[in-house]
Amino acid sequence: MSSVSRRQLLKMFGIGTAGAMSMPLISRAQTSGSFINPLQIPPLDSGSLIQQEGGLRRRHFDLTLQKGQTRFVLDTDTPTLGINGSYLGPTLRYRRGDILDIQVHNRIGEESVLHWHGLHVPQRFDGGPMQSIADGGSWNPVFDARQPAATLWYHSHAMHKTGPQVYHGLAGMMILDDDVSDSLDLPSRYGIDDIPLILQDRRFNRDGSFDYMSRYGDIMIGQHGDIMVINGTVSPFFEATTDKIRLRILNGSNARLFNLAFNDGREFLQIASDGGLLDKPVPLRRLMVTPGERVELLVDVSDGNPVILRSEPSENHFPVFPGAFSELMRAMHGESFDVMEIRPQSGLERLPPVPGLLATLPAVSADMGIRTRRMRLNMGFGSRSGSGQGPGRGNRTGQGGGYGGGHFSINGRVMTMSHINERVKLGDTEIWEVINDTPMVHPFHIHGSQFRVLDRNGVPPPAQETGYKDTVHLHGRETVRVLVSFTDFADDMHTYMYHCHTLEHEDRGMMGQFLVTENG
Ligand SMILES: [Cu+2]
Repeated sequence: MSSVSRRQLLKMFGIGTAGAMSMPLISRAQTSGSFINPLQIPPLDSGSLIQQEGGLRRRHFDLTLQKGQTRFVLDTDTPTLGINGSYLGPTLRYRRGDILDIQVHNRIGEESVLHWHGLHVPQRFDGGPMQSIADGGSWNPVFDARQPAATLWYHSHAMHKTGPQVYHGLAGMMILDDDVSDSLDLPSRYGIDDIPLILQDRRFNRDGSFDYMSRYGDIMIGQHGDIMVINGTVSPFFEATTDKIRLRILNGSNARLFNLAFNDGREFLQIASDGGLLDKPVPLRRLMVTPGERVELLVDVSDGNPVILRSEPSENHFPVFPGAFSELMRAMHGESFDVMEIRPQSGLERLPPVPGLLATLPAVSADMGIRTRRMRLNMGFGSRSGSGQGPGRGNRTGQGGGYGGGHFSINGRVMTMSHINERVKLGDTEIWEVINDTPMVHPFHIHGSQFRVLDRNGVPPPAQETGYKDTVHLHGRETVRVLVSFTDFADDMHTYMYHCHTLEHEDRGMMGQFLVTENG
């Protein structure tokens, strides 16, 4: 793990060596223009492949959740969590049709579990909180890959502990290939022209440890950091050797949204969303990616000029009202900061032109939904926003009153393991109408299926939201309708989750669970 020295860090942030080591705002931290660490690429793990009769391929993966020490920014080590390593995990690569046989061992000293985010898998192998693995225990999900090529990911989904466990490193990327993705001339050499980017923001204590949940705003707006960490690398640069590169971007932050753009305003192409390839490349200059979402971008660097990927201020959807919540949220939307620098090398290899057509996506319309299920996202207000069953009905949790002072829910209910929120009939296609009853952004994630966005506030989605999605963001007071089908897997006992992917909201109850059964 490469790192910058304490002296370099202080210089980067313009902080004198005297006095307290207080960390600056991300906007200050990242405008210094110093990109000093080569981008780390997570190790690729394609499992051990066993060819079986009938051409079946079985891939065995061995994943150990473990404690570690990771050197990010100081001459001190940060206590972290990782999968087969000290921080984050390997990129798991496999093909459609493969049978995945994954041994997950938990050695982190508390319960945990891995959720396969975006994967269409049976409930009991989904890795929700129900599949909790005790410390020292193991879990062996086995499922087949029956969905299109996509950039997916895996992360801790431990009940009430997803936020801290992911923050400390329990996450990794997955790359699923298929015949369609193989047939297209897209950059696909891992780490060379096909680059995984796990974007995370972190805040550090003076002793080098991660600072988690130490401030008032951390619960209500979710844990934000002031230092960007990309694949575990602070201030990274990437040396491009090809005239275009594919970026597989995962927003692996707990709560921070990114409004991605290049510093020279250059156009880029989005070729995939959460669940796979779009029907054709979408030219963009800016793209919002909220926690849990993935996008694949193609960037042309044939001009040979270094270019900086950054996050720009986003359109300020947040209302002005008195108090810290509004000020914090509005300030957050106004931040801009650098993510990494791409440095084209001399003698760039020329890659084939970008295909004009990518995947065939079935047309969708609201007529295809046999019913509408409403999901209202709520945050508690005032001193009675406690841990009860609805706004105003609980007591204070001790986490403070006021806006979002400790109560997060969906349809007025805080998630509990013992309550099944929804029951769905196998094979049904439904409209889920997600209504954001709060003033702040929430990324809404449904387990087990990929969905399609029908409309946002009654308006058909922009091109970049027309593909397969498993996580969709809602700005304050927005309503998004998605069309979701529940195919293949029925189970009377085991549920799938749906929740806000701001992990501090999820951990505090903005989550529910649903059964998919033969009879609904
Ligand atoms: Cu949320």
